[in-house]
Amino acid sequence: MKNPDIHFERRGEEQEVAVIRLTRPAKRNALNDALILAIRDLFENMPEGVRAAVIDGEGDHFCAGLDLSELKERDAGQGLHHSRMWHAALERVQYGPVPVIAALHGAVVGGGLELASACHIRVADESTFYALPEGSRGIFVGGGGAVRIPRLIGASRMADMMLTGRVYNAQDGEKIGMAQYLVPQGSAFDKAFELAVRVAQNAPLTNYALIHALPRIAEQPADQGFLTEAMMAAIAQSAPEAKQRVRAFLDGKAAKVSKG
Ligand code: 1HE
Repeated sequence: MKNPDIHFERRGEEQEVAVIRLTRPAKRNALNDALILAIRDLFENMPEGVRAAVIDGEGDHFCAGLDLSELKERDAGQGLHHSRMWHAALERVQYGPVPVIAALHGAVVGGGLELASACHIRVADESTFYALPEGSRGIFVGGGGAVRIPRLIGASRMADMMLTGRVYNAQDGEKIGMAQYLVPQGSAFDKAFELAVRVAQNAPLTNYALIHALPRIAEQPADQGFLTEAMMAAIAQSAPEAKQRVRAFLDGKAAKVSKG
Protein backbone atom coordinates (compact mmCIF):
# COMPACT_ATOMS: atom_id res chain seq x y z
CA MET A 1 0.00 0.00 0.00
CA LYS A 2 1.28 3.47 -0.84
CA ASN A 3 2.68 5.35 2.15
CA PRO A 4 1.75 9.07 2.17
CA ASP A 5 4.89 9.87 4.20
CA ILE A 6 7.28 9.04 1.36
CA HIS A 7 7.36 10.17 -2.25
CA PHE A 8 9.09 8.45 -5.14
CA GLU A 9 9.65 9.80 -8.61
CA ARG A 10 12.07 9.40 -11.48
CA ARG A 11 13.91 12.37 -12.96
CA GLY A 12 16.68 13.06 -15.44
CA GLU A 13 16.75 12.96 -19.22
CA GLU A 14 16.44 9.20 -19.19
CA GLN A 15 14.56 8.99 -15.90
CA GLU A 16 17.79 7.55 -14.53
CA VAL A 17 17.64 9.24 -11.11
CA ALA A 18 15.24 8.12 -8.39
CA VAL A 19 14.18 10.92 -6.07
CA ILE A 20 12.99 9.66 -2.70
CA ARG A 21 11.53 12.27 -0.38
CA LEU A 22 10.39 11.92 3.23
CA THR A 23 7.09 13.80 3.26
CA ARG A 24 6.14 13.98 6.93
CA PRO A 25 7.17 17.56 7.71
CA ALA A 26 4.57 18.03 10.46
CA LYS A 27 6.51 15.41 12.46
CA ARG A 28 9.89 16.58 11.14
CA ASN A 29 10.09 13.44 8.99
CA ALA A 30 10.36 11.23 12.08
CA LEU A 31 10.70 7.61 11.00
CA ASN A 32 7.90 5.35 12.17
CA ASP A 33 7.96 1.62 11.47
CA ALA A 34 5.83 1.96 8.34
CA LEU A 35 8.24 4.54 6.91
CA ILE A 36 11.28 2.37 7.60
CA LEU A 37 9.58 -0.55 5.87
CA ALA A 38 8.62 1.71 2.95
CA ILE A 39 12.28 2.76 2.54
CA ARG A 40 13.28 -0.91 2.54
CA ASP A 41 10.63 -1.77 -0.06
CA LEU A 42 11.61 1.11 -2.34
CA PHE A 43 15.24 0.06 -2.45
CA GLU A 44 14.32 -3.62 -2.86
CA ASN A 45 12.08 -2.81 -5.82
CA MET A 46 14.06 -0.10 -7.57
CA PRO A 47 12.80 0.02 -11.16
CA GLU A 48 15.02 -1.10 -14.01
CA GLY A 49 16.86 1.86 -15.57
CA VAL A 50 17.39 3.79 -12.33
CA ARG A 51 21.14 4.36 -11.94
CA ALA A 52 21.41 6.67 -8.92
CA ALA A 53 19.14 7.94 -6.16
CA VAL A 54 18.70 11.11 -4.11
CA ILE A 55 17.02 11.07 -0.73
CA ASP A 56 15.85 14.22 1.02
CA GLY A 57 13.20 15.52 3.39
CA GLU A 58 10.30 17.94 2.96
CA GLY A 59 10.02 20.98 5.24
CA ASP A 60 12.70 22.57 7.40
CA HIS A 61 14.42 19.35 8.47
CA PHE A 62 15.88 16.27 6.83
CA CYS A 63 14.82 13.90 9.58
CA ALA A 64 14.20 13.95 13.36
CA GLY A 65 15.08 10.26 13.75
CA LEU A 66 13.05 7.51 15.30
CA ASP A 67 9.37 8.32 15.81
CA LEU A 68 9.48 8.59 19.59
CA SER A 69 5.70 8.23 19.86
CA GLU A 70 6.16 4.59 18.80
CA LEU A 71 8.85 3.96 21.38
CA LYS A 72 6.49 2.04 23.60
CA GLU A 73 7.47 -0.54 26.16
CA ARG A 74 9.28 -3.26 24.28
CA ASP A 75 10.80 -6.27 25.93
CA ALA A 76 14.39 -7.18 25.05
CA GLY A 77 13.39 -9.53 22.24
CA GLN A 78 11.05 -7.00 20.64
CA GLY A 79 13.72 -4.31 20.92
CA LEU A 80 16.22 -6.59 19.21
CA HIS A 81 13.86 -7.30 16.31
CA HIS A 82 12.96 -3.62 15.97
CA SER A 83 16.61 -2.66 15.64
CA ARG A 84 17.18 -5.51 13.18
CA MET A 85 14.29 -4.17 11.09
CA TRP A 86 16.11 -0.83 10.80
CA HIS A 87 19.31 -2.70 9.96
CA ALA A 88 17.59 -4.60 7.15
CA ALA A 89 16.13 -1.40 5.68
CA LEU A 90 19.33 0.65 5.87
CA GLU A 91 21.34 -2.27 4.47
CA ARG A 92 19.12 -2.05 1.38
CA VAL A 93 20.11 1.61 1.12
CA GLN A 94 23.84 1.04 1.57
CA TYR A 95 24.12 -2.25 -0.32
CA GLY A 96 21.28 -1.69 -2.75
CA PRO A 97 21.14 -1.43 -6.51
CA VAL A 98 22.40 2.15 -6.97
CA PRO A 99 24.55 4.83 -5.33
CA VAL A 100 22.49 7.01 -3.00
CA ILE A 101 23.07 10.69 -2.33
CA ALA A 102 21.53 12.29 0.76
CA ALA A 103 20.54 15.96 0.48
CA LEU A 104 20.66 17.27 4.04
CA HIS A 105 19.22 20.35 5.69
CA GLY A 106 18.02 21.26 9.18
CA ALA A 107 17.94 18.43 11.71
CA VAL A 108 19.88 15.30 10.82
CA VAL A 109 19.48 13.68 14.19
CA GLY A 110 19.31 10.25 15.76
CA GLY A 111 17.94 7.79 13.24
CA GLY A 112 18.05 10.59 10.66
CA LEU A 113 21.83 10.60 10.95
CA GLU A 114 21.78 6.79 10.80
CA LEU A 115 19.83 6.99 7.53
CA ALA A 116 22.18 9.65 6.15
CA SER A 117 25.22 7.58 7.10
CA ALA A 118 23.89 4.60 5.10
CA CYS A 119 24.00 6.77 1.96
CA HIS A 120 27.13 6.96 -0.18
CA ILE A 121 27.42 10.72 -0.56
CA ARG A 122 26.07 13.39 1.79
CA VAL A 123 25.46 16.94 0.61
CA ALA A 124 24.62 19.32 3.47
CA ASP A 125 23.33 22.86 3.22
CA GLU A 126 24.29 25.54 5.73
CA SER A 127 21.17 24.99 7.86
CA THR A 128 22.17 21.40 8.65
CA PHE A 129 22.89 20.27 12.19
CA TYR A 130 23.84 16.83 13.45
CA ALA A 131 23.02 15.31 16.84
CA LEU A 132 22.52 11.98 18.57
CA PRO A 133 19.90 12.75 21.24
CA GLU A 134 19.60 9.04 22.06
CA GLY A 135 22.13 9.69 24.81
CA SER A 136 19.80 12.09 26.62
CA ARG A 137 16.66 10.03 25.89
CA GLY A 138 18.05 7.07 27.81
CA ILE A 139 18.37 4.89 24.73
CA PHE A 140 21.09 3.90 22.28
CA VAL A 141 21.44 4.03 18.52
CA GLY A 142 19.78 1.04 16.88
CA GLY A 143 19.76 1.72 13.15
CA GLY A 144 23.35 0.81 12.40
CA GLY A 145 24.73 4.10 13.71
CA ALA A 146 27.23 2.44 16.05
CA VAL A 147 28.82 0.81 13.01
CA ARG A 148 28.49 3.52 10.35
CA ILE A 149 28.91 6.80 12.24
CA PRO A 150 32.35 5.96 13.74
CA ARG A 151 33.49 5.18 10.20
CA LEU A 152 32.60 8.74 9.23
CA ILE A 153 33.76 10.72 12.25
CA GLY A 154 35.50 8.27 14.64
CA ALA A 155 34.16 6.50 17.73
CA SER A 156 35.43 9.17 20.14
CA ARG A 157 33.50 11.97 18.42
CA MET A 158 30.38 9.84 18.34
CA ALA A 159 30.76 9.00 22.04
CA ASP A 160 31.14 12.72 22.81
CA MET A 161 27.94 13.52 20.87
CA MET A 162 26.00 10.92 22.82
CA LEU A 163 27.55 11.57 26.22
CA THR A 164 27.31 15.35 26.15
CA GLY A 165 24.54 16.06 23.64
CA ARG A 166 27.01 17.94 21.45
CA VAL A 167 25.46 19.31 18.26
CA TYR A 168 27.63 19.88 15.18
CA ASN A 169 26.68 22.66 12.82
CA ALA A 170 26.98 22.31 9.05
CA GLN A 171 30.49 23.78 8.80
CA ASP A 172 32.00 21.74 11.64
CA GLY A 173 30.09 18.65 10.46
CA GLU A 174 31.68 18.89 7.04
CA LYS A 175 35.13 19.36 8.57
CA ILE A 176 34.87 16.16 10.64
CA GLY A 177 33.48 14.05 7.80
CA MET A 178 29.71 14.03 8.28
CA ALA A 179 29.20 15.29 4.72
CA GLN A 180 31.42 15.39 1.64
CA TYR A 181 29.81 18.61 0.31
CA LEU A 182 28.72 21.82 2.05
CA VAL A 183 26.49 24.11 -0.03
CA PRO A 184 24.48 27.32 0.52
CA GLN A 185 21.18 27.06 2.34
CA GLY A 186 18.41 25.73 0.13
CA SER A 187 20.66 24.20 -2.50
CA ALA A 188 21.38 20.71 -1.13
CA PHE A 189 18.82 19.01 -3.34
CA ASP A 190 20.03 20.71 -6.54
CA LYS A 191 23.65 19.79 -5.81
CA ALA A 192 22.70 16.22 -4.88
CA PHE A 193 20.68 15.86 -8.06
CA GLU A 194 23.53 17.25 -10.18
CA LEU A 195 25.88 14.70 -8.59
CA ALA A 196 23.36 11.89 -9.12
CA VAL A 197 23.14 12.67 -12.83
CA ARG A 198 26.94 12.52 -12.98
CA VAL A 199 27.11 9.27 -10.98
CA ALA A 200 24.45 7.71 -13.24
CA GLN A 201 26.79 8.15 -16.23
CA ASN A 202 29.40 5.77 -14.79
CA ALA A 203 29.59 2.19 -15.96
CA PRO A 204 27.15 0.22 -13.77
CA LEU A 205 29.84 -2.29 -12.79
CA THR A 206 32.08 0.52 -11.56
CA ASN A 207 29.24 1.87 -9.42
CA TYR A 208 28.56 -1.66 -8.18
CA ALA A 209 32.22 -2.03 -7.20
CA LEU A 210 32.14 1.29 -5.36
CA ILE A 211 29.07 0.54 -3.28
CA HIS A 212 29.46 -3.21 -2.74
CA ALA A 213 33.17 -4.00 -2.97
CA LEU A 214 34.99 -0.88 -1.72
CA PRO A 215 33.45 -0.73 1.79
CA ARG A 216 34.09 -4.44 2.25
CA ILE A 217 37.66 -4.20 0.96
CA ALA A 218 38.25 -1.32 3.37
CA GLU A 219 37.25 -3.65 6.24
CA GLN A 220 39.41 -6.57 5.12
CA PRO A 221 42.95 -7.28 6.27
CA ALA A 222 45.31 -5.82 3.66
CA ASP A 223 46.34 -9.08 2.00
CA GLN A 224 42.70 -10.12 1.53
CA GLY A 225 41.76 -6.63 0.42
CA PHE A 226 44.39 -6.65 -2.30
CA LEU A 227 43.04 -9.93 -3.67
CA THR A 228 39.40 -8.74 -3.58
CA GLU A 229 40.47 -5.53 -5.28
CA ALA A 230 42.25 -7.45 -8.04
CA MET A 231 39.21 -9.64 -8.65
CA MET A 232 36.84 -6.67 -8.73
CA ALA A 233 39.18 -4.79 -11.06
CA ALA A 234 39.34 -7.77 -13.42
CA ILE A 235 35.55 -8.11 -13.49
CA ALA A 236 35.00 -4.38 -14.06
CA GLN A 237 37.55 -4.07 -16.86
CA SER A 238 36.20 -7.15 -18.66
CA ALA A 239 32.86 -5.43 -19.32
CA PRO A 240 32.41 -4.32 -22.96
CA GLU A 241 31.42 -0.88 -21.68
CA ALA A 242 34.81 -0.47 -19.96
CA LYS A 243 36.63 -1.34 -23.17
CA GLN A 244 34.53 1.18 -25.13
CA ARG A 245 35.20 3.92 -22.60
CA VAL A 246 38.96 3.35 -22.58
CA ARG A 247 39.00 3.20 -26.42
CA ALA A 248 37.08 6.52 -26.55
CA PHE A 249 39.75 8.18 -24.41
CA LEU A 250 42.63 6.77 -26.46
CA ASP A 251 40.87 8.03 -29.60
CA GLY A 252 40.62 11.51 -28.08
CA LYS A 253 36.81 11.27 -27.86
CA ALA A 254 36.40 11.24 -24.08
CA ALA A 255 36.86 14.01 -21.53
CA LYS A 256 40.28 14.52 -19.95
CA VAL A 257 40.64 15.02 -16.24
CA SER A 258 40.52 18.79 -15.65
CA LYS A 259 41.58 20.81 -12.60
CA GLY A 260 37.91 21.62 -11.87
C1 1HE B 1 8.53 14.03 16.65
C2 1HE B 1 9.90 13.79 16.58
C3 1HE B 1 10.32 12.44 16.78
C4 1HE B 1 9.59 15.89 16.22
N1 1HE B 1 9.38 11.52 17.04
N2 1HE B 1 7.64 13.09 16.93
N3 1HE B 1 14.90 12.11 17.88
C5 1HE B 1 14.94 13.18 18.72
O1 1HE B 1 15.10 13.03 19.92
C6 1HE B 1 14.71 14.51 18.09
C7 1HE B 1 13.39 15.06 18.56
N4 1HE B 1 12.98 16.25 17.81
C8 1HE B 1 13.52 17.49 18.02
O2 1HE B 1 14.46 17.69 18.77
C9 1HE B 1 12.87 18.62 17.28
O3 1HE B 1 11.56 18.21 16.92
C10 1HE B 1 13.61 19.09 16.01
C11 1HE B 1 14.93 19.78 16.40
C12 1HE B 1 13.91 17.92 15.06
C13 1HE B 1 12.72 20.09 15.23
O4 1HE B 1 12.31 21.13 16.11
P1 1HE B 1 11.01 22.02 15.73
O5 1HE B 1 10.90 23.09 16.75
O6 1HE B 1 11.08 22.39 14.29
O7 1HE B 1 9.76 21.01 15.83
P2 1HE B 1 8.95 20.50 17.13
O8 1HE B 1 7.97 21.54 17.56
O9 1HE B 1 9.88 19.98 18.16
O10 1HE B 1 8.19 19.24 16.56
C14 1HE B 1 7.10 19.35 15.66
C15 1HE B 1 6.25 18.10 15.78
O11 1HE B 1 7.02 16.97 15.38
C16 1HE B 1 5.84 17.85 17.24
O12 1HE B 1 4.60 17.18 17.20
P3 1HE B 1 3.21 18.01 17.47
O13 1HE B 1 2.16 16.96 17.29
O14 1HE B 1 3.37 18.54 18.87
O15 1HE B 1 3.17 19.09 16.43
C17 1HE B 1 6.90 16.85 17.70
O16 1HE B 1 6.45 16.04 18.77
C18 1HE B 1 7.08 16.04 16.47
N5 1HE B 1 8.37 15.35 16.44
N6 1HE B 1 10.54 14.93 16.31
C19 1HE B 1 8.09 11.85 17.10
N7 1HE B 1 11.61 12.09 16.69
C20 1HE B 1 16.86 3.22 15.32
S1 1HE B 1 17.05 3.96 16.75
C21 1HE B 1 17.09 5.64 16.46
C22 1HE B 1 16.94 6.36 17.76
C23 1HE B 1 16.60 7.79 17.57
O17 1HE B 1 16.45 8.29 16.48
S2 1HE B 1 16.39 8.64 19.01
C24 1HE B 1 16.34 10.29 18.51
C25 1HE B 1 14.93 10.75 18.28
